[in-house]
Amino acid sequence: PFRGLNRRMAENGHLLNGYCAIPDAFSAELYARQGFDVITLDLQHGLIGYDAAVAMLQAITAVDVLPLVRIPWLDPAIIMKALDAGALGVTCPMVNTAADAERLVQYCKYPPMGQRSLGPVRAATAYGEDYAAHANRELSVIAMIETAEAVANIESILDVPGLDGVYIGPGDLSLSLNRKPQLEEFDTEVDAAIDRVLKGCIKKGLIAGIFAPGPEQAWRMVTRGFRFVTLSTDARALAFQAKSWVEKFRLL
Ligand code: 3PY
Ligand code: MG
Repeated sequence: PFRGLNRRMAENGHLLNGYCAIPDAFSAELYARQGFDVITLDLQHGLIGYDAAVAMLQAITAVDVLPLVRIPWLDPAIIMKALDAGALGVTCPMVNTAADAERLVQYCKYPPMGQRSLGPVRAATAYGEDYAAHANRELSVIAMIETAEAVANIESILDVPGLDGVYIGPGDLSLSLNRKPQLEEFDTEVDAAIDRVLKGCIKKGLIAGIFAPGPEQAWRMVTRGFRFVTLSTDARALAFQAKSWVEKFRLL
């Protein structure tokens, strides 16, 4: 009926994700039409509130991209509302233990796998009245690994049933390792932590994702084995292109 992350992945081998931070339906629609495989609405650090997220999900339903939401925190209320509004999966910040990952899966899945409450008001409108029958299988549950604690616990986190994969936040991970935030050039210790998470995922057949600030870094991450790679954000795309136009103009 509707295609979640794993089925899209099987066709492509990897998925390119765009983050939306700008709280607007038209900018989300515009961004979603630029060729990304996945669009993730960032409710953690983006400026998007729930009402804007609903309108943005409606706007990108018209485009053949997978809509995900990065929820602000491991909180069942916003997870259920994001999924009911039509997100086909979530990424969750700061999942540090297997117990955190278990709670995340519980909040995303209907019984008997979990404790999601039934009421897919927009999801059933957008994806069909049989949405709930397919939701546990199609919706993706992705834990963000972005602390030293999470890396230390990675094997037990990856063993949690129902988790589709993990997503590394290199900025927070480097901070947690007492480094300056690193997104592109990783020093030895940050790189070793990234490698441990990636190898664990590959061994268990789970999807490994990571944020990348630009296309070269995103491709390097794909060649390294990451199968879900974020290429920057809508806010940065807008700022970067506008700045480059203005700078070119000033030189004429
Ligand atoms: C981080 O780098 O910490 C992130 O959360 C990127 O998504
Ligand atoms: Mg982070």
